[in-house]
Amino acid sequence: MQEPTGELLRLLSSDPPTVVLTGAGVSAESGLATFRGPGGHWEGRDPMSLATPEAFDAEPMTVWRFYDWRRTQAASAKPNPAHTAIVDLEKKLSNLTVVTQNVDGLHERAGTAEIIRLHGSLWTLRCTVCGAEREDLRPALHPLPPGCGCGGMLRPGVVWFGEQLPRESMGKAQNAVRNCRLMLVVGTSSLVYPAAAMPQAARAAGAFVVEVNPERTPLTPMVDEHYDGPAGEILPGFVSSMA
Ligand code: BJW
Ligand code: ZN
Repeated sequence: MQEPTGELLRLLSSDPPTVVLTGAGVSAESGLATFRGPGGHWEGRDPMSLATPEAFDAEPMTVWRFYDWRRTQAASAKPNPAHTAIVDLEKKLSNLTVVTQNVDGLHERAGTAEIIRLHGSLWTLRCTVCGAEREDLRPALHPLPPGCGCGGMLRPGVVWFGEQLPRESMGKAQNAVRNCRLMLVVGTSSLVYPAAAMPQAARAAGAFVVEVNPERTPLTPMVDEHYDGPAGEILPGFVSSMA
């Protein structure tokens, strides 16, 4: 466990408006593969080639089988100490907003009270014809592809490349980003926009930006502090420093 030092330690004790922006690395210690790390491929396919509307149009069954696998993996995974530490931070700070790119639902299962989901959820299905949305928590869906009452095909309620992010989530996230004094950027490669632009926007608005990642990313040179290690080891140290 690495305790924070210097400015971060001082800031945490001053109860700053805080945004925690998370990516797939937060769930890595729960056994879920990241997108761009080892183990991310499914049946030899790069997940990035499947997370597009074009792939779904061309091969809906293949894309659905991929998401069925993702749902099954996520359902059997458990929140890890990184998710729990974020819940603890939410309890200790009076104004903390969790903004996630993750679709696995592990923040929610850990107990995060309020979450802004930028890229949707594995557990929401949306009709490609009438647009109706519904929650479905079954890990494996039968039959595939699932159908809507209107006769249309359902699709995963996630945001694919080239698609707009949910307007309400974006609005809430941008508001929190503009108004925070501390941003923790945890477990994201900072390659996918518009999420990747949020830390820079926060910093431009005067926030102290901290990155937690065992690897360097394009964001690393721009942050105030980089904590080099797994989120499940670093974040509990942030919590314990506030005891
Ligand atoms: C650990 C760890 C441990 C490991 N502890 N860390 C501006 C410039 C250029 C391009 C664009 C732009 N604006 C928009 C675009 C286009 C595009 C984009 O960003 N392209 C880039 C790739 C260049 N963006 C979009 O299309 C977005 N839509 C949009 O902007 O609409 C308007 C528009 C459209 C078209 C043109 C212009 C504007 C939509 C993006 C949707 C992303 N969707 C996905 C799939 C979601 C569904 C699913 O899950 O299947 O979201 S892609 C995938 O990437 C997923 C993730 O949420 C997202 C980010 O990945 P993440 O979380 O960062 O994971 P990894 O694997 O990349 O990184 C993991 C990190 O964890 C690594 O750094 C590890 O080191 C670290 N780690 N273990 C801490 N234990
Ligand atoms: Zn329908």
